[in-house]
Amino acid sequence: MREVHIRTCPLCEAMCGLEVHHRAGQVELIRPNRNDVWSKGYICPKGTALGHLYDDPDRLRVPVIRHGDQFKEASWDAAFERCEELLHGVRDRHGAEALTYYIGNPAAHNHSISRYVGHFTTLSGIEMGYSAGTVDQWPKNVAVRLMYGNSWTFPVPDIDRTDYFVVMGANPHASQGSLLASADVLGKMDAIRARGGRCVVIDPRRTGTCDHADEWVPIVPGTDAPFLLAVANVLFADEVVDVGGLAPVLNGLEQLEALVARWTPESVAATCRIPADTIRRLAHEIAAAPTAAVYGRIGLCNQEFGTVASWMVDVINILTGNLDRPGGAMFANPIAPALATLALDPPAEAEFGRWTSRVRGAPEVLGQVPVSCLSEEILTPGDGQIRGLVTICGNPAVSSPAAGPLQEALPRLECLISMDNWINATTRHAHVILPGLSPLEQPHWDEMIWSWATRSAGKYSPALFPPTDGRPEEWEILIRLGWMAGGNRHGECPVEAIDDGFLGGIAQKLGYDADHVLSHYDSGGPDRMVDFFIRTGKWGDQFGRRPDGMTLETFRHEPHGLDLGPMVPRLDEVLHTVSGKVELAPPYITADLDRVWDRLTDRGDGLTLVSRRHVRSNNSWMHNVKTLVKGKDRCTLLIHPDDAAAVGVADGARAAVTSEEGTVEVPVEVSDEMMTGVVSLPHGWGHDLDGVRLSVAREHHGVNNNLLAPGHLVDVISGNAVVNGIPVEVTPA
Ligand SMILES: Nc1nc2c(c(=O)[nH]1)N[C@H]1C(S)=C(S)[C@@H](COP(=O)(O)OP(=O)(O)OC[C@H]3O[C@@H](n4cnc5c(=O)[nH]c(N)nc54)[C@H](O)[C@@H]3O)O[C@H]1N2
Ligand SMILES: Nc1nc2c(c(=O)[nH]1)N[C@H]1C(S)=C(S)[C@@H](COP(=O)(O)OP(=O)(O)OC[C@H]3O[C@@H](n4cnc5c(=O)[nH]c(N)nc54)[C@H](O)[C@@H]3O)O[C@H]1N2
Ligand code: SF4
Ligand SMILES: [Mo]
Repeated sequence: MREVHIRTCPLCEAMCGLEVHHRAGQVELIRPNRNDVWSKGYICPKGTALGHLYDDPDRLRVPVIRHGDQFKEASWDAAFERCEELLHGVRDRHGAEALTYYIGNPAAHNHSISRYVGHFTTLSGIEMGYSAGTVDQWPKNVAVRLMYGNSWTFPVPDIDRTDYFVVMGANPHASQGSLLASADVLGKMDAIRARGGRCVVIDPRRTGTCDHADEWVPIVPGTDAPFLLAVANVLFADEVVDVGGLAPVLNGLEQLEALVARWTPESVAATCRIPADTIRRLAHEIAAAPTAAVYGRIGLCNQEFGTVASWMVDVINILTGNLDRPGGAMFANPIAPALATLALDPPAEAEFGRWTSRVRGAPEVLGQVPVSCLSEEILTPGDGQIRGLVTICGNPAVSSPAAGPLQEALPRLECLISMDNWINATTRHAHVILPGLSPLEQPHWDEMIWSWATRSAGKYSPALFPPTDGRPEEWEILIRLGWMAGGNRHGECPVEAIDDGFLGGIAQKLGYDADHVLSHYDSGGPDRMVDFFIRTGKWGDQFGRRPDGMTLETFRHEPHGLDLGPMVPRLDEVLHTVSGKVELAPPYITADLDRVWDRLTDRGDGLTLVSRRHVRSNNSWMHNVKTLVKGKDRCTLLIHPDDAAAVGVADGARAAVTSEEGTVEVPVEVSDEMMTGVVSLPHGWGHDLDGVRLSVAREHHGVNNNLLAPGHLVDVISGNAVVNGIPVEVTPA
């Protein structure tokens, strides 16, 4: 008999509700769940592919161990024993500092990994780790850390209520929103316009998002910081700054006014290629709108002045009185707060550069150095050379800048252990691969994503096809690997005691008695953590202190979820700076303004490369689903007709794209959706490498655009990669 299982799609921040129609252990059909309180029937094509991911014959179900150039399936015990041998071998021969890790994007979406990856990093004792964070949102982490005191509390544009929405360097048409969780962002843009509001997209490409906006403003990649500084200049110069009720909690308003004084629209217009009049008009429109929200995402982070640009987004929201008010940029109010967003320690000044990387001397920023350092740390001999790497749901060989040197470095490792479900560009070099469960095999409640969601909602999905073969879930694998990487014996790993110890520790910090909390549970794991954070959250039962409050059980009875309302002003709860105020002009960031100024004139006139996404892709790992890759080639170079004519490439022909880092050959797609001077390639492709076991993706392999991204190009003050705005040359291939 066909049955219907209700669950939430874990693939992106839209968190769409799905109806999974299944029979006898097989998915027959996936449809949108119209009763979902959050997504109300919205989905994208990836959501219907969860059954294909589950069935994918290339997906690993058991661990594999390398024997020469072959992988052989192994028992979990044998795989863990081999991990111990590898990890301890590196520690014994080269010391603990020769081990590191890389954590990838699915960690933010996976029920087990998001809640337990911190157990791995703590237990392993590894001090220098890497993550996709430094090719993603690190500039935002730095900006909000300095402005509000916590690196994970991001203001979210209140698109359900705003009158004026400015989208900079984001393309929800493809991405579905990022650090802005809201199902159907484009539908919400249509609604803004339908109620008389206005949407503006600022992007070097006229993306699909522009079809839902009133205006597309093309901008030269990497010049958003000067643009926003000029907007601020206009707000002050024309005396339309109005911080509203925020005045008592702002520090640095006068410094800011002085700092932006030289940034007139005229001073930046040529660099940004945005007319000064347009800058003035946009500044006045934002100021005059009843409510407005400026939103900047990956195009503003993965660029040369990512931190200044990200900071200025918030500054404009503040100067126009839009921070923390409905219709502006607000802090989400999650039912179960994410651990990283809780201020468990007293406020402290941020410190940067507490240590530097060995080879390049890159300063640490919020505990990390640029991920592009990884290859040189593996390849350069000397004390502290990296010999062992654990990758956790990441594919840095494709997704990291300077992918060429990294692909050269990975096979040199004495120990590469990958927690991953496929054999891809990275994991093909592993000594052991430990697979996790498919989304349909595990429960789900988003940990991080509700912390930037436009509404206080919550949804719990149980596993549909719980694995019957006793395989460990990823939270347990993380504990075991962390334990062994820390120098301990596999056979002695006290999984339960470690799990209890962590939760007990958090409970205590939140003012609960650890034993009292633990006495409520028969077993541990991520479900217990969800329950704990619901209970200790705003609506929770507080372990008996508020008996009619919520627990995870509340949500087990509500498969379509519960919606407890829109965002509410809560700056006072979030602020965690030493001053107790919002720091409008943090010296660490403002010190970078001279560098931005110097670059206004110092720019070449060649082509620059930016990245793009597509709704049917998910970074590097969903090209093995036939229904998602079929149709015309998507890995193409987008180029404006004038530029195509100038360099002599034609639509459909092949072009060579060359940067200082490398060359790739791709089919050309001529389109006036690009502004002149800027070309675009998608990231996440290049699946035709030896040993990659992705049978569908190999047939649609594309090229890896990170072969073009030089590792030294970073936003200096955050260490975040510059994969947007790379100087390139295009020639006929
Ligand atoms: N040029 C360029 N490069 C970019 C970007 C760009 O815009 N342009 N974007 C950057 C951004 S924002 C990000 S986040 C990174 C992404 O880069 P990564 O974080 O490294 O992510 P992916 O490349 O998608 O690799 C995800 C890996 O996780 C595995 N995986 C998927 N689901 C699971 C699971 O449930 N469990 C486990 N254990 N493994 C799983 C997949 O097989 C794959 O190997 O790329 C960055 N790189
Ligand atoms: N379908 C799908 N969804 C995804 C992902 C995916 O790979 N596929 N990845 C997920 C991840 S990990 C992330 S981080 C999010 C990212 O989500 P978004 O931030 O929305 O990312 P993109 O869709 O890449 O859109 C970035 C836009 O920035 C523009 N841009 C490039 N450089 C500049 C610049 O200097 N200035 C300005 N103003 N614009 C610039 C590009 O042209 C592009 O249109 O998406 C997530 N959702
Ligand atoms: S937009 Fe697509 S991938 Fe994202 S949650 Fe919804 S169905 Fe899943
Ligand atoms: Mo990302």
